[in-house]
Amino acid sequence: MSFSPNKSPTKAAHEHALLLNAIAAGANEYPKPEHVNYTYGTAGFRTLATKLPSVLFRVGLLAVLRSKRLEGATIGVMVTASHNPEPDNGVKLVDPSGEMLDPTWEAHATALSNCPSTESLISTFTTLATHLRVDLSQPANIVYAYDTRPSGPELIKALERGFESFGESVKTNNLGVTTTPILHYVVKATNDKTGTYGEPTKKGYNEKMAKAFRTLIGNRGPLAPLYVDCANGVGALALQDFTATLGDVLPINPLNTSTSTQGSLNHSCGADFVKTKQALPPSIQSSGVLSKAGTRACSFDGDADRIVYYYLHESKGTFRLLDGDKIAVMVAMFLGDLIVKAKLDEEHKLEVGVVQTAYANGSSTKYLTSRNIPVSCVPTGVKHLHHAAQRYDIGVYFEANGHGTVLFSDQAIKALKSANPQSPDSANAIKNLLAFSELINQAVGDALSDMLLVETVLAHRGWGAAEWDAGYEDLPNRLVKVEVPDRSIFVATDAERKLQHPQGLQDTIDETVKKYDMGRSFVRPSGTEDCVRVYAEAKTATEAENLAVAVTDIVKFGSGQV
Ligand code: 16G
Ligand code: MG
Repeated sequence: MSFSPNKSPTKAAHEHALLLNAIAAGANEYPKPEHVNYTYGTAGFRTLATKLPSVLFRVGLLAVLRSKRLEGATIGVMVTASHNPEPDNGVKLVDPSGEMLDPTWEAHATALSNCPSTESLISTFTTLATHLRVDLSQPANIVYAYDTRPSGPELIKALERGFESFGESVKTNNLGVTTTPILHYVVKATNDKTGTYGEPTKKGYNEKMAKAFRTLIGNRGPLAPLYVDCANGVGALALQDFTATLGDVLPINPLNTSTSTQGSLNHSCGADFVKTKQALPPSIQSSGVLSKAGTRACSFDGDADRIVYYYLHESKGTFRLLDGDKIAVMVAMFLGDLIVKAKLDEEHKLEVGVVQTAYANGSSTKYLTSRNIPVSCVPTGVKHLHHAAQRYDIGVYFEANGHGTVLFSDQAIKALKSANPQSPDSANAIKNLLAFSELINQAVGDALSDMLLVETVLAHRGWGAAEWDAGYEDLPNRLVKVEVPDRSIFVATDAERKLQHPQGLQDTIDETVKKYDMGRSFVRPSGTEDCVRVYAEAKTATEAENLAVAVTDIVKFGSGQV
């Protein structure tokens, strides 16, 4: 068996045998636990860390196959379970452009991870390498990182064991403990042939962002102090590094920064807690830091790729959430205004579009469409939003949960760089649009970069949190997690807004929704947990609650539970 036309068959066969021996030795060290079925889901593999060592070893193999298939382009591997509790961990692959792994390879990851024995792993690996036409003599380049979970270092060893099976043909770059978006940035920057995206290091990331932020803030600083809940995760470390680079233009008060206190990660804090509970983390509540009128805060999630903002209503003291939808609306409107100010020639006109999911609050969609901003709706999961956003000149995408970014197309950058400004104002708008394209992570949603984006827009508008919030009022909504015997019978369609199966269920849901003023509800199987999710919104909180309960009953009936 030879994978390399350039070498003599015997030498290649010998090398191949060595490789398979090395893989077999590693596989024996990291056997797959029995009775566990793994799936490479929306955000890679994610489960209890104790179940993951064999998966990490096999992901190591797949990352190398992918890099060799792409002639040595650098592939990323991130070990994290984001907002999940501390005993969980996970792993996902990053493609050379800095985007999520090509979906056609997800099935290969699943297949490798589920091989029950060393023999079946060797056989599946060999079949994959042949079918995917991987030239094993090609070099491979991998960059990898992990979050602050205590299980990280052991899992990284298993991953490295996978890489090592291939001997010297694999070059690796261990970024250590870092955020998911920084890993995506480094992958993108490493593969960038033009050399303009940025230096492929953490330092390069911090410098690029600090420079763009300073340009955009100009003489508006120092800004009002901002409280940042770091979810006791890796965002705390990234924020510390970044503020050391930035200086005092933006005074940041980090909260929930206990990265080494056992059990603290994502515990009663972080973006997921705030968005799900629609409340302040108790630690922030009791500290009283938000009680001073006009004070704003934000929460990162456990791997710092999600962000939500919030503040307390000045007179009522009630909690006010500024989630991904609010960020998308404010940013899209602001960039739209900048484009108008830029006064680009007719043939270089740029359009801002927004990508949302079915979870976007109906009020946000209405706000945008009534102002002629194109809005598309796609299924949940960053890869869907990212690809849809690439279809706009400037594509703003955010999930309501705070995961999102803004993509500038190559044409948009070209148009801006070659524009002939008609006035100092238009020159300034063009300069600012280009600085935004540097400030905003072009690979993936990034809490730190998004935070700077929000701060910049607020500073330019001269707004506090309340003015930002005033744009539209969220419809009351409710999200319910329904445990069902078999979630695979639920098949969603139309960007997850309708159920295709079980048959007839959608009609019953539609009949129910009609009874509620401004009612909307949908049902979708989760991509990360063994459950079905029900979302409902309506004119009042009571109606939203009642609608959610009614649709939950329909789901239970449809799953044969009642
Ligand atoms: C994953 C997705 C996130 C999505 C969530 C939905 C990525 C990187 N992350 O965490 O975007 O909102 O899944 O979870 O794509 P669900 O399918 O369990 O509702
Ligand atoms: Mg995350």
